[in-house]
Amino acid sequence: MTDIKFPKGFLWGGATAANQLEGGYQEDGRGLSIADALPGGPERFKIASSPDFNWEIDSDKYTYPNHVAIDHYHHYQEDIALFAEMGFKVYRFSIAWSRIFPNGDETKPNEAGLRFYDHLIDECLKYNIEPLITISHYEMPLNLAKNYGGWKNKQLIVFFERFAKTVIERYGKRVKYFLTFNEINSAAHFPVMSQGLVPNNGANDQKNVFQAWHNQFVASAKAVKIAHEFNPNIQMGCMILYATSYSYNANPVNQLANLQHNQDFNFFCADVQVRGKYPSYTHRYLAENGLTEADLDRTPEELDLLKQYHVDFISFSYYMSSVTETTGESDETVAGNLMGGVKNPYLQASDWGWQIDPTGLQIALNELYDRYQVPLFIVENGLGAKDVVEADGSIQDDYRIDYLRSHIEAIAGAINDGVDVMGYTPWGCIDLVSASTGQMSKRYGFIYVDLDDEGHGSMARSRKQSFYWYQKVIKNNGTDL
Ligand code: BGP
Repeated sequence: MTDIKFPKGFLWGGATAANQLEGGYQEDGRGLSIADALPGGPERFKIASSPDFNWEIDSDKYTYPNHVAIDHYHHYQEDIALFAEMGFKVYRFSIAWSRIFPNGDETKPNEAGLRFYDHLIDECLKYNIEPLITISHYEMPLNLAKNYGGWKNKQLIVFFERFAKTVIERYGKRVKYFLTFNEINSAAHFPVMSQGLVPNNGANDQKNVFQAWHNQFVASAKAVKIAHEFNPNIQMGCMILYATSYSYNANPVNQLANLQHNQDFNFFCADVQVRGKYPSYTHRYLAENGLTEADLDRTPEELDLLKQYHVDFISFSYYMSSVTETTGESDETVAGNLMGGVKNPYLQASDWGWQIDPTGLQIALNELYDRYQVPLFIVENGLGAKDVVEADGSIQDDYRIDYLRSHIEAIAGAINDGVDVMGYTPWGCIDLVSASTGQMSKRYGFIYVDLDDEGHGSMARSRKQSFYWYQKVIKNNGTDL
């Protein structure tokens, strides 16, 4: 362990997303969201990626765990009190777009939805917890996906601008940090959830993803403009799914493929959102997807907006690293966070096949800081695991503590390297519905929620061993792990 101290004011906390914990999916005027139409179970991505997927909610055939989730909508006071007990300095959560604009295309917001987040924010502030808001985390009103075709449609820029303006003007005096789109680059692997696109039987699929990204970049720039004009103290971030990637070996062919993989997956969206322009390798990236610049509808005014209104900081999720190999020298594969790939012989994997790599986080922080020179915020990290409740009610999750400890050491290492790190919010600080499996049994929390994959359980909250450990870490500002 390096002897570096975390800076005073380092933002320790935790992260969640509306659709994975709130429940209350039809309460107080909330409309349906795309997240409500994703079936539960390990097959959810496969089902939603099939060409006949049509956003219909078929409760006879599937379960929909997001409808109730952990019922945070009615437990938020209790949950935030527990976060405060751990000593959180920051809490990252998202706004359900469909609570504010139930169909997405209205001109007037739903006051009851806005009021819910008023209460949530006030509850955080009561304990001096700084709210960090993701404006859009893997959801949009279902109507916008079904009847407008999701983010490939430019009308969504108008609807998002209205949503972002409403949220920023309502909360932006009390909230300093906003992120525009969760894991915006994840569309490369699962555009259904991040862009509201459904497969088109192959036709135009890639074109749609790139057009949707462009529209999201423009929408994000507009949100930055709104925020900075409304309150210059607001700091706006982009949010990237970062998976440090290694070449399988010293074969220059793999090295080059890895460099290009990094450009396409880890950097492309951040290049636009931080540097304010499309990167030099865009032409190659498009060509590899059978496209040219002429396939995209991008106006000079839009490109100008991107240049003027770039984000202030980069936030990212980090769970695992990956390996690039294009030469057929390895045949061992693993699963992963949206993308699997070649097995790294030096790493262990989680029960879901995600390769655990704390050193990769120190590399990620250095790579991002070297490239962009803006502050970095790790807004997701953690170990999905099956927890066991002992006879005395305790949960001995040493495996989670080990994972988090080694990653916090890696952050300290990066700070020692000179990287500017704003804070750390481990994912799913309270157990919630998993995005990839749509189930409860893959748990990340410091707080256990009594709820199983079939929706049975009392919803009672209890403190895991990691709860007390993290409480201590925050109290001593990371000096004793
Ligand atoms: C990220 C998402 C989160 C979250 C997390 C863990 O990609 O931003 O929404 O769920 O991964 O993934 P999972 O729930 O699939 O284990």
